[in-house]
Parts: sequence; structure tokens; C-alpha cells
Amino acid sequence: MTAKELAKRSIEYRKKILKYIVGANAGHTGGSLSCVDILNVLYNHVLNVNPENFSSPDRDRYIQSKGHTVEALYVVLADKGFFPESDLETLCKYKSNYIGHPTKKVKGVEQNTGALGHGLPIAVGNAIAAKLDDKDFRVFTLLGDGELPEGSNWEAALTAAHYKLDNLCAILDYNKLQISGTTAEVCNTEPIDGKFESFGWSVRHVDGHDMNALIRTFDALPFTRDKPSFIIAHTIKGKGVSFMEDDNNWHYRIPTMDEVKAAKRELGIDA
Ligand SMILES: Cc1ncc(C[n+]2csc(CCOP(=O)(O)OP(=O)(O)O)c2C)c(N)n1
Repeated sequence: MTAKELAKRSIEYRKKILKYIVGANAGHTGGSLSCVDILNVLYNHVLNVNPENFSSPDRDRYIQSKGHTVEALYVVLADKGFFPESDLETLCKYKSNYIGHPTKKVKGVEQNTGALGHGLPIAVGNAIAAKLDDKDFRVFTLLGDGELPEGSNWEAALTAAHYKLDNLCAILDYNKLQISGTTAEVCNTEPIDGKFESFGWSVRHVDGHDMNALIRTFDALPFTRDKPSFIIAHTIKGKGVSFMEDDNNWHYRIPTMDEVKAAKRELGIDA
């Protein structure tokens, strides 16, 4: 898929994220719009994973550590054919498997997440397993900048470098906001690049909404032989809808029908 095609796909994904969040009357709107371009490029350009090979031990692994933005993951997995999109009409409804955080009951989901700070340690374990089994699959995990203070991340970061996990890539959805304020106010982790470099990772920055830049960055993996790779993807919470962008009220807020119409107009889709 070309960068232009990917960009078009992201508009569709954004529209669907809003649709299913409104249908569920639940969901993490801002954070899903923040990370969906990264998921788009991962699933449509990078990952060797699809509904047919999902039970193969050789598939690539994607673990969404910032599990609360599961709506972005669901719309991408539905688009890739892991389950019928109509399943998402049950999102957050009684007895549905499509709950508000990733669960392995949903095909395509590698790991249950949502309690922040678990994705990177699990990804490290998967990457070590690949090395031990002499397998070529790669492991990717998406972290939020608000979850970085979790101590488990730093233990995992040390371990990844120690075991020279160049089959591992962690991507940071660096939108500078978390649940109750800016990440800098709540618990400052800056300088993030310097910290990961000092822990033995190879780090690059990228615009997390620029398809060409994301493609180039993922194509360059691993950035350094024998080192795990860390991508700081600069993003905007609520990206694509001007009145949601960089406004943390949208961390967990459901748009009204009028707001959905306005959002769709902005996205260039008939309301
Ligand atoms: C262990 C744990 N502590 C607290 C929470 C509550 N929580 C849910 S989302 C969130 C903020 C996460 O911020 P970030 O990862 O930056 O997500 P984004 O702003 O991109 O949505 C927090 C603290 C949680 N899910 N898990």
C-alpha cells in the first residue's frame, strides 16, 4: 500500500473509531485517534500477521500496551479480516467479547492489556523466545507516554538491551498527554531518548502521523544490530478532528451526534 493509500485508510479508520465509540457509549477517543496511523502502517505495511497465519508460531507479534485505546486496534483488526466488522456493534455491550481493553478472546489480539506497564515486559519475553527458538519473527509493542513511569518498563528496557533483542521494537505514542494532565506534569520522564539510549537501545524520532516517515522508519529496523529499537512517534491526541486535538477532555469522552457530524465533515466524509 502506498503512503497515499494508507492516509486514505486512516480517514476510514478514524470515522469507524468514532462510530463504534458512539455506539458503545464508551471509549478512549483522543488516544485512539492519536495512535491509529501507527497501527495502520504496522498492519498494512510492516507486520507479517494475518487471520490465516495467526496461529503460526512464526507470525510477527504486536502487543498493544496502551490497551485503553483498543478501539483503534479493533477497527484495524476488523479491516484486516480477523473478525467481521459488524461484531463491533457489540462493543462494550453485556456478554460481548469486545470489551474496552484488549482480550485474547478476540481474534488478532496477542495479549490481554489495559493495566499499563505490561506490554513491554511481555514483548521482551516474546523476543527472547524468538532468539532461543532461532525464529525470525519480530515483536512490536505500542506504549503510551503516560504509561512510561510504570517501573516494569524500565526493568524490561534493561533486559531487552542485556539480551541484545534487535528483533524487538517499542513504539511510543508520544502525544504528551495522559489521563489527568500533561505527562510532564504527572510524572516527567524526559529526556526519553536519552534514557533509552543510556539503557542500551537504538532510538529514532518520527512524526507519528506522516505515512512516508513511518514507512521509512519501520523499513530501517533494526536501527542497530544487537540492540532493541525504540521509536518516539510524535503524535497529537485527538488527531484529525480539530476540536479534539490536544484537548485532554477527550481522553475518555463520547462525542454527541452533532460532534460526530462535525468530525466527519472535517475528515472529508459525508456526515
Ligand atoms: C497500571 C495502571 N494504572 C493506571 C491506569 C489508568 N489509566 C488509564 S489510561 C491512563 C493514561 C495513560 O496515558 P497514555 O499512556 O499517555 O495514553 P494516551 O494519553 O495516549 O491515551 C491511565 C493512567 C491503568 N490503566 N493502568
